Amino acid sequence: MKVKGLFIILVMAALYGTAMAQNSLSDGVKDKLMQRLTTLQQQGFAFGHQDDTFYGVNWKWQQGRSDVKEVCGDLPMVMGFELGGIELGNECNIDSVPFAMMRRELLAQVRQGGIATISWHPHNPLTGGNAWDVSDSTVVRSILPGGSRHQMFLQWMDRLADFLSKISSDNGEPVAFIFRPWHENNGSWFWWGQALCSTQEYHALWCMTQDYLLHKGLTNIVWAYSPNLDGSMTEEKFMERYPGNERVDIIGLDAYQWGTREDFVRDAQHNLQLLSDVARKNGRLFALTECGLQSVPDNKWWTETLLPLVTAQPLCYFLTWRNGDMKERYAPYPGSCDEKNFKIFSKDKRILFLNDIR
Ligand code: BMA
Repeated sequence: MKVKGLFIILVMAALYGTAMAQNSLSDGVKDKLMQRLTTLQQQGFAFGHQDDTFYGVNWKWQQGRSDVKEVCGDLPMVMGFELGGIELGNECNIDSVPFAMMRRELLAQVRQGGIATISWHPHNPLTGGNAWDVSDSTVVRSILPGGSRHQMFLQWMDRLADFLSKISSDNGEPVAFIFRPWHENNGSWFWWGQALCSTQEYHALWCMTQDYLLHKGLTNIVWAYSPNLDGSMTEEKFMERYPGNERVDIIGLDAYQWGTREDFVRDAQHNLQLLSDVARKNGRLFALTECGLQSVPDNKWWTETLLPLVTAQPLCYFLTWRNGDMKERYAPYPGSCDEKNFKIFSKDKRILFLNDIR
């Protein structure tokens, strides 16, 4: 009887294991990136920069250039790429980066041992405006099944899937990357934001996007969910729109300093601690998926504000936003007032750049 019981349990466990494997979002390529991120989270804090090799403060499209490298001698371990515009079938994204160039730089970054993370600011599918057009609060509803823009949005997702499926090596093997859609959704500045859709609609949007891409065979995606810094963030608030452990690999946070240093440090400490605990409890990775101080007017910001924040709890990476122009620049460049301070910051053994770990 006992042996028979054990046999039944073993068969059930094997069947359950198979079902889990079939349901999982993973494949081997993704598993390797997950492993890499897990190791990174134990070893230090990987530095990331959005659009690092496309343009800098005084240059554009010059292959081999990077403001970060020109300041500290090494490339970021993580590079961020933006897909806004892919849904319309455009040749370039909303920041004028050609998608063909993006694919090339992304693959180069991975080939040399780095990590790629992709954001997406799609246009407003109902009004025709951009991602920041919040003039209508029925946009999410309109693209869900049964909505007036559903068919159109399926075409948008096809274009997205088409680009993502070209992220593969020369021999056609998929390359793993982080994808971070529908971010900062606890704010109301994007058409998928808090005041623009219900919790159920948001969940349906996340699931529809994810299931569609999985159905297209994109099992090489590490999924990141990243709300925005919120001084009154609680675990309950966070969990309300969280898509669930079976649908998220990285819990992230986007946190910019817009006001005083004191306010930012207080709120960021609170959010980082809270989400790091939530991530640990839920067995997820944790990252500061976007951060920065616009034009970095505080020339000790890197060592005195950011360093203590990012090293206070385990993070697999933190990513500073793009160097669009003098005003919208978040990383240093040769001659910037924070250049010296960033050099000191980059020498901290805990902050990891591309050549620190291969
Ligand atoms: C925002 C700004 C915009 C940009 C968008 C996508 O945060 O930097 O200028 O178009 O990201 O990169």
